[in-house]
Amino acid sequence: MKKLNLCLLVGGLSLFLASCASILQPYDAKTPLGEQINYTITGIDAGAGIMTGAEKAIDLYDLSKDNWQLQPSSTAAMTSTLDKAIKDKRPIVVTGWTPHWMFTKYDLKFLDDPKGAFGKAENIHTIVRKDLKKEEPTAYTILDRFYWTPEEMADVMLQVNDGIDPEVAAKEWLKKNPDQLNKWTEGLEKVDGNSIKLTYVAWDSEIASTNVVALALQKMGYKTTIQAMEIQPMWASVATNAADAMVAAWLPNTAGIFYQDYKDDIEDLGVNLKGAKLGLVVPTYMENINSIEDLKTK
Ligand code: PBE
Repeated sequence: MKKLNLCLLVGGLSLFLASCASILQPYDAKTPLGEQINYTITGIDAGAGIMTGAEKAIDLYDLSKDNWQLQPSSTAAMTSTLDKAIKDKRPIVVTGWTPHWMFTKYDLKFLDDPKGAFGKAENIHTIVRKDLKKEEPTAYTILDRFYWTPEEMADVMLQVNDGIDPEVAAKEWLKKNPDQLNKWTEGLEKVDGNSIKLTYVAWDSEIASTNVVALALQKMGYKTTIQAMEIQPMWASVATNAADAMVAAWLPNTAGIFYQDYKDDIEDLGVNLKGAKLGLVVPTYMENINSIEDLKTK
């Protein structure tokens, strides 16, 4: 009797140690992935559209039967967990997207999403309040013309990630890209200190775009303020005329629900960045994990 108890204790302890240790081991292609990471996808803030996509993926790919779960955190916590995992070549699955500096800094890949949990093509749109065209035609035209590439946005994002103040990074980018600034402002009449307020969510991508647009407006004589907020209030601020514009609308999927709610009270000026993408992302050293389907224990 005594012996049996001791065995159970030792057995239990070693199992506990083994499961603890496995979380800190490098990626092992021969062991089911779920077992290695406690069936956990590392997410970001609960309100983000990408979290809805990830929940949809768990559902569509039947991952809940293995008890896969989405761990909410924040973008900063997610990227720091990712950074640590990559340093030790450990397995990890995160909610990831481009444009983002994580794809420049690390070797990452999107998992194929044949069932379209994250939708198909995604772009970023500029949204303005309804009377802006009539009341501030110069600002309206700059916002309407504002368009850049994921690479251009990444230039600014990387600087900010390196610790440079976003406004300084935006200023330097505009200095290095006078053609873009010229395209957005050419032929327009300058104003004399009129105010424009832009709202945004403090995602790295939108910190970059909002600062660049604010400076472009300043070049044409505007006094600009930018204000960071949560996603729903950002949409509401433009719909209720509390803000003039935002350049942070990921559509048609990520912010689709907000677009539906507010479409009658805003003006959509269309795409300012083409070719955004969201999904589940892993480091490339996880060679045999290439599709969301591969998360399933076979
Ligand atoms: N993001 C960045 C946002 C859109 C831009 C992917 C964190 C989201 O998921 O709502």
